Amino acid sequence: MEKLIITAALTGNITLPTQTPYLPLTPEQIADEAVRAANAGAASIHVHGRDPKTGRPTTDPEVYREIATRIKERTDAIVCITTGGTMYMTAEERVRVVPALKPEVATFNMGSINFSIHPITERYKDEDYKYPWEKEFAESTREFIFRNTFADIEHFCKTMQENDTKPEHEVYDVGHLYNMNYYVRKGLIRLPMWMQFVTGILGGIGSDLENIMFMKQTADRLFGAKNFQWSVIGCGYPAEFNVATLSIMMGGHARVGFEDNIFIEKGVLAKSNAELVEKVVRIAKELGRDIATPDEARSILGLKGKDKVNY
Ligand code: KMH
Ligand code: ZN
Repeated sequence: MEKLIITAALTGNITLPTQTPYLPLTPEQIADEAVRAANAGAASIHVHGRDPKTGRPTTDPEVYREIATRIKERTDAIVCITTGGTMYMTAEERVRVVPALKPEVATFNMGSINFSIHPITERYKDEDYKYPWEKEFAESTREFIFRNTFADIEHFCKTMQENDTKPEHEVYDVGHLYNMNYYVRKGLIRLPMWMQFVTGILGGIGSDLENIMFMKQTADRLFGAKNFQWSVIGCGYPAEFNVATLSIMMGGHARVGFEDNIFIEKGVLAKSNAELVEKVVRIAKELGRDIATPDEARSILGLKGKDKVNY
């Protein structure tokens, strides 16, 4: 088995500041969390930007530039920039960060799904929210279709290839593997691939362990096991650690972080993303799996290197 690549997804675009006081919001806080997570064993940092004043998700490339620059100055970790965007953006707007920063890795979402966090609003009273935008933001996802049409996918393929950015293919359901297969056959998606099975989003596949096994078997059948590296994102607690443990045993990689889960134990908030990384490191050590450094992860994934980015 390859060494384990741990990704830390520090803040995301679906976790509300009201849910945890430890969510990093400003570029400085996000970079501080990146350093902690990297020191704990994360080889890759998945970056979303937030408006520093309101904590609301943003895709302003300049916010991303500041975050990525601060992380680059202080760690060797790979920076994987989101192209998931926010619900008000077109595919063109979401991917504009790739030509702007030319990152080593960027996310590439492999199909359209309903994507909702509206059940969060059942947990809070109006006066509980930390910021005025949060309730309406969560509530509006009842109507949200996370749009990744075939035309969008073709635009993402082209943009990532032009900028030598490795796609991190996010797979929210088995059908997304067949979307990928279509573009592998057409030569628009190149092998070897880097993919993540995302479970537990309301609108996508659930976190049952059988689903991970089925997605891995399907990917093996379509692409051949040697033609991809894979990781898992289990949304919520304990899904994050359950699917990570299975992946560690099966030779896959793992992502943790406040974007996906805010708990270190049942009902106990993690105080830093680093605590979540440390827990996965402990599980991996118990199971005899070594942890990849950033440079080892670069070599496993075939990345262009930290010196070839535009920030
Ligand atoms: N929020 C995660 C479920 C992206 O940023 O493009 C998936 C994600 C996708 O991280
Ligand atoms: Zn993300």
